Amino acid sequence: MAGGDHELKLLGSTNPSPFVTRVELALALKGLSYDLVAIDLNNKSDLLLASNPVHHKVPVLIHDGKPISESRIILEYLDDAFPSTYPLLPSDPHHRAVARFWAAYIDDKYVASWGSVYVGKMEEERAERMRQMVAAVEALEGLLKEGKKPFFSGEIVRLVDVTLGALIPRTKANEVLSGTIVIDDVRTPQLAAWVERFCELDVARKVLPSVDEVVEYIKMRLAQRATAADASKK
Ligand SMILES: N[C@@H](CCC(=O)N[C@@H](CS)C(=O)NCC(=O)O)C(=O)O
Repeated sequence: MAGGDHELKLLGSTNPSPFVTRVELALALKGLSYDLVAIDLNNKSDLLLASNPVHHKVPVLIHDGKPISESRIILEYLDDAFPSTYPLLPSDPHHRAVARFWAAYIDDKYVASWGSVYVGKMEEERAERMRQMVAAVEALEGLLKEGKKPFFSGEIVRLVDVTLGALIPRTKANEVLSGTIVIDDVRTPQLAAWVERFCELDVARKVLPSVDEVVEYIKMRLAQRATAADASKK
């Protein structure tokens, strides 16, 4: 593996985290070796608090003692810091800008619609979140259709694929828990085929958690929240 002269430490989580998965996918694609430090997010370590003092969230990549937070920023950092490894961003400035736009779209529109699609809150709010999720998925379907390529930026996986690919297990878990399929062969055939293609990649097989694991984790979190809510009423 590359990166031998550098020390890379990835602060991850004891539970599946799609944001940590993004960085693991990128490191695997780039062939960079690293130490994974699995943090219990219910009992955050001093290392995490000191490394990400603003958000206290994982992932944090620590490169030769210097921390970098936020998954999409870490992906771009890896391209900058290890320019001779597998590139996530294309070289053309316009293509780079377009890739960054869609990577941000995935977080701003798709991930943002996840909260409360299957729990709590009002029925109307859940329905609205689901509408937002379907709209985001349809926009991504349109992008693939327009590109007419196996992956978002062409023949091989790059920034947008890694950004979205890491979300596949959580997407499927959301479908299981909400009872609503958002990516299917009929409504979003390009995206459904992209999901299959992405999951067949060696790096995806190596890094993506199973859907069952994610479903169990979400159920556990929901149960913890329900217990906390009950306790606060007493
Ligand atoms: N925008 C951040 C999101 C990171 C994030 O939400 N991480 C979660 C784990 S999936 C976390 O650390 N949660 C702990 C907390 O919110 O206290 C990124 O892309 O890295």
